[in-house]
Amino acid sequence: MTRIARMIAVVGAGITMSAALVSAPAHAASSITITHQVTKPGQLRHEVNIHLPMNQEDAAGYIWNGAQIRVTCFGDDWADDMLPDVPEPGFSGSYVAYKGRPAPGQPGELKVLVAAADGVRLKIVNLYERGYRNPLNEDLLPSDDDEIYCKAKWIDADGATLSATSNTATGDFT
Ligand SMILES: [Ca+2]
Ligand SMILES: [Ca+2]
Ligand SMILES: [Ca+2]
Repeated sequence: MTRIARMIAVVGAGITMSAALVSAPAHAASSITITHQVTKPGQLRHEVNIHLPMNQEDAAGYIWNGAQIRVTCFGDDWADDMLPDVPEPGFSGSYVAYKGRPAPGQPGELKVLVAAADGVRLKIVNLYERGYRNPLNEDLLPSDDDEIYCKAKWIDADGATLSATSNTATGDFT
């Protein structure tokens, strides 16, 4: 794949009426975006940002009702490989699920679903020790840049889903 940003998959929401839940959001979530970047200030800093635009009240309702965002990151190769330890060091399953606890997080909080003024937001930041063996070094030849992208899947309490693929972060991630 190319380093061209794969922007913003906007997937038509499977609209589910959720009249059974008193606090269910008034409007179905309709879009999701995910971006990420890797920077190297001493340690490698991997940051992922996910956003579902909606009003704050609906965002809080979704989170209280048990919505989750599943995140998986991949090395961009002829056969894309899922990266262990990304987006969370120590993780090796098929995705990392982020939720409320069960309350929505406050704006700026990391790794918990936040009910922000502009919708549901999730920010993930992790630091990795630099070096040949760090998980972001997905291509091992020094002459070959690393290319990493992440996918996000929103699943609300009624089972409606939205998915998005991030831009590809490219560089020498050693
Ligand atoms: Ca690669
Ligand atoms: Ca590399
Ligand atoms: Ca490469």
